[in-house]
Formats: sequence, C-alpha cells, structure tokens
Amino acid sequence: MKHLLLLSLAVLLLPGAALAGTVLNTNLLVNPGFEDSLNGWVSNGGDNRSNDPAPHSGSSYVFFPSTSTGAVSQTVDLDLGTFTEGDYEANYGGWQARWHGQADAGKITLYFLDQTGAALGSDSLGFHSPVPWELQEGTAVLPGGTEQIIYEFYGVRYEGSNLDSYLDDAFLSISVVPEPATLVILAAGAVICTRKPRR
Ligand SMILES: [Ca+2]
Ligand SMILES: [Ca+2]
Repeated sequence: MKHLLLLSLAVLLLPGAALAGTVLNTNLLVNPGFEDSLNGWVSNGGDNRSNDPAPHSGSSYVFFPSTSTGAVSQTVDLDLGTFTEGDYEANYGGWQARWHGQADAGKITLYFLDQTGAALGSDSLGFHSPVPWELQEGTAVLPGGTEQIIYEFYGVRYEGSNLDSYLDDAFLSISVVPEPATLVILAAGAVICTRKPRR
C-alpha cells in the first residue's frame, strides 16, 4: 500500500499529470505554413510569396517586400497552471531560405511573458541566411510563470529592394522536461518500498 501511495504522489508531482485538457507536443502556431495568407500572424511588412524559390511545402511562404526590416509574430496562450522553471520546454523553429546569393537574413525568437504581459526572458536561434531551404530548430526551457509565448520571425535586408529572408513551416510546441527531481522521487519511493520492516 505504501508504495502505491508513493507512486501516486510521484505521479501527482509530474507536471504533465495536472494538464488534463492542455495540448502538449502539438504545433501551437496557426497557419504555420502561410498557406492561408497571413491569417493568424501579426505582420510588420510581411507578405506571401509562392516562387523563386518554390515553397518548402504547399504553395506559399512569408517574405518582406520593399522594406529594410520586417517581422511576423504570433502570441500563444498557454494553460499550464502553476509550474516552475525546468518543468516544461519549448521546441521551436521553422524552415528558412533566402534569395539566390543575397545576404538578407532572418532569425526566429521566442519571448516568454507572465500573466501581466511582463517579459520573463527570450530564446533565439540567431540570424540565418540559408539557400536552399534549411531547418532551424531549438529548445528552450520555459521560465516559471510563463503564460504566453510570442513566436517571432524577424528579418533584415542587406541587398536589393526586397527583404528576401523567407520562412515556411514554422512550429512551436511544448513538452514536459524529464526532470531529475521526478526520477529522484521515484527512486526514493522504490528504496523505501524495498526496505524491510524493522523488527
Ligand atoms: Ca508553405
Ligand atoms: Ca533583397
């Protein structure tokens, strides 16, 4: 009976156990492949493009015509309840490309916000200017108290009239970090369960 109680306690302490109704391990971005115009995205200079180069997938991606800097972003509301840093991580990225030999570059960044909208931190994949399409991806531990994440793709023009840094098939998902503390709890429970009763 004791080990059942301990295991139950350990399961309750797993962050994922308190997440009934919360979707984990799925892409939280709307219109991630820019197939539905720029719906779901807040755009600063962005537009859809469909050729030269061909899209990474589907028939469209985002670029920035006639601007020196531009950005598209989405704010995702989380429903993770109370948690501490180290419980969850964000897996994010997208496919980037540029126009031929030009150096125009873009970077994908996550901004973590608390319930008041105050900044808790950020994580960036840095500027990239690949050709052809190249996957950029990374993992960032969520600061405790994160209630919103802003996913942003920001570009800078270095040549020509268009800002030719392209993004297609963006993604952002949240997963539970397999934290050592949980393993310690389980191990401790196992040790206690296997101890023989004192005589
Ligand atoms: Ca696409
Ligand atoms: Ca350009």
